[in-house]
Amino acid sequence: MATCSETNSDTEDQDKEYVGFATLPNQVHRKSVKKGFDFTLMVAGESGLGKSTLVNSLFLTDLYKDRKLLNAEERIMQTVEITKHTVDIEEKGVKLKLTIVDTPGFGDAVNNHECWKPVADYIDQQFEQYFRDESGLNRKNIQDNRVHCCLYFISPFGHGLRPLDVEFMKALHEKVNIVPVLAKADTLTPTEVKRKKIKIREEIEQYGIKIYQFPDCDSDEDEDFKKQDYELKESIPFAVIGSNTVVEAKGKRVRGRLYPWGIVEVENSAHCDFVKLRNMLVRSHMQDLKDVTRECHYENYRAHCIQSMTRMVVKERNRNKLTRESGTDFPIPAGPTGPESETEKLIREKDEELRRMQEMLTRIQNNMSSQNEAF
Ligand SMILES: Nc1nc2c(ncn2[C@@H]2O[C@H](COP(=O)(O)OP(=O)(O)O)[C@@H](O)[C@H]2O)c(=O)[nH]1
Ligand SMILES: [Mg+2]
Repeated sequence: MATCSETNSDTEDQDKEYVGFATLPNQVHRKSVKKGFDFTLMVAGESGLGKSTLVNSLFLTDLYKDRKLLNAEERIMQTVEITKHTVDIEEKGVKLKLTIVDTPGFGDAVNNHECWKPVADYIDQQFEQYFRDESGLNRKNIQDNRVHCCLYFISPFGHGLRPLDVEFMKALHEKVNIVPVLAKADTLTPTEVKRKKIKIREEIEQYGIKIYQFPDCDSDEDEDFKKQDYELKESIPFAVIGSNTVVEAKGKRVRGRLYPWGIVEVENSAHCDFVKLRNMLVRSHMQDLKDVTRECHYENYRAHCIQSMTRMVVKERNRNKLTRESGTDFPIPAGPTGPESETEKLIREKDEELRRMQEMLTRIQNNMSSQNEAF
């Protein structure tokens, strides 16, 4: 079990420190248990909003122990730099390989023009790698580095979304499951949190931002489940509080923030939505986040790729056809190295490319249907 180095070693306390992914086998077929699960979570948003702290709080392991805090000068110079951390955590015999992709420094630079670009490129690169691997020889052991979820941090200090938030989310919403979170919720009163959530939800709608949609629950689900589902949808953006320290509250050691006027408990649902978010990520929706990534975002990418490849081939063919048709208008030197043979060669190559693409498509489709069968 992964525990935070600062937590109490008391067994009773340790039991409470479970992240909760031990319930993952209920989400998918048992066959996958042996292999373990992998999940890639990205955190994005302005620097200093508590992204790294929240990630630590979420997975009880200090991922950023040797991080170096940057001074003001370095921060201004810093562009968006992406870092990746992987931790293997095991809970009740269930293995989870968790990859965290952090985007530190975002919004720090004086010029924030297209600051979402490196993040979008990173997501595309993972898709591209997967696309290549999928059409390669060793298809059984592909390492899936696709980003399954992006927690987007919204500042608690603004009046709703900032233009940069809108720009960022719109640039990414077709590539990744965006889950918006309201950062540092301990700086707001409960009424302010409520108002901000409503405003942010309205703005998300107004600007046409497509965030991750929780799947609708079936009409035959029990009332408790429906209530939970409704509450989850109403929680957006999840108001979160992060902390790397364990403090004593009412005789118990809890993860929290100690202020002169009291203690803010990270895992107290009266204080924030941390537990709700964690449950959503690892208990109830991890598999759906992966499914949507595969079926929707990755499919989009793949279709896009194939479309542009096909368009390229067709364009090339048309151009060659035109050259051939108008070939009689101007003299073409004969011989194997003349322009005519070059054109023929190009067409043959493109034909070959098309055939390979079609083969690849069939393989991918077969692969997908066998994956579906496995679940
Ligand atoms: N008030 C408050 N401060 C926080 C919270 N989470 C993190 N911090 C503090 O905010 C600062 C920046 O946190 P960090 O996790 O490095 O932010 P990042 O740049 O977004 O990764 C640190 O001093 C944290 O202790 C929170 O939920 N509430
Ligand atoms: Mg950070």
